[in-house]
Amino acid sequence: MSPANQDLWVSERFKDAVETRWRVKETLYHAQSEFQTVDIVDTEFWGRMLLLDGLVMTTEKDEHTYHEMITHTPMLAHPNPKQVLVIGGGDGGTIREVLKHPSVERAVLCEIDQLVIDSSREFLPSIAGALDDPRVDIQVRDGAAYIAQHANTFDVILIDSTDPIGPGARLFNHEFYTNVKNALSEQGVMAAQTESPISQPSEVREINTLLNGVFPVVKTYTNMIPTYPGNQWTWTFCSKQQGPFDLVDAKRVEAIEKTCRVFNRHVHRAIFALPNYIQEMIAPHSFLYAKQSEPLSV
Ligand code: SPD
Repeated sequence: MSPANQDLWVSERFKDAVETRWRVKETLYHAQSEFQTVDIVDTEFWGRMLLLDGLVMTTEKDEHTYHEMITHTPMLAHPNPKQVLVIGGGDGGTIREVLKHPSVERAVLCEIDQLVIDSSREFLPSIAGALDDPRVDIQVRDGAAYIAQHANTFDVILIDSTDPIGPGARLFNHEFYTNVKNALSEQGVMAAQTESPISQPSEVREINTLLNGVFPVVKTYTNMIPTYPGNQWTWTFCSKQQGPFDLVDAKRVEAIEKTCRVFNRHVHRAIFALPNYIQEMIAPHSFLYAKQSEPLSV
């Protein structure tokens, strides 16, 4: 992040090739935690913005897309999600969306960095406010260690991580996702943020290969996050048995869409319609077969 106080701009540099800048009205918070730098700035266009190690995590204006996408598809794929785990996500936005589902009895937030939780509570109340709900159990711990100790516990697990660098790197490997699978109940499902097909195509491909090596069902979906590098983002749904729509209850979808800014029954389906270049990126062998064999329906 550039020194926002001096020139009133904050920027994120990507691969030393692209730099995106946003005008800052005010720097609200800056700290160095044990794990990363934590900044919250008030920007002219996107409202308040949380950055970790200089990378944009969320903004008041576009956070809804990210948090609704990572949450509602997996939550609706489970017939009765009661026990939910969010790994990362210390800003609280994913927990806020999880708690919209009335079946939830306990939502565990496992975030490694107390400062992310504290600063979000203070400066991002519209995102972090749900952390005070009595159903929320906050564990300030390493998510990789936590998941290894909780076999067969959760109906839904959401991996709301940073990028696969810094503290988030330990959440992108075979052992971690094997432990996630083991931590799921029988009909359990999980979703993870899985990077940008525009700016990080090799990461998208590698994570997809990793997930396919662990879960029987792996489905990638996309939407736009304008403040992330590449703008187009992916999340990946995984389960041991059901697909994202196999057990969906239309009444639950109807109730959830009323509470959302982005998610609705049509978006729910449309996000799984992958452009050819993403299909090719994540399934180069099946892509050609699918193109030739699936009937056209318009
Ligand atoms: N490049 C940014 C990826 C950040 C993903 N996590 C965002 C956390 C929002 N709750």
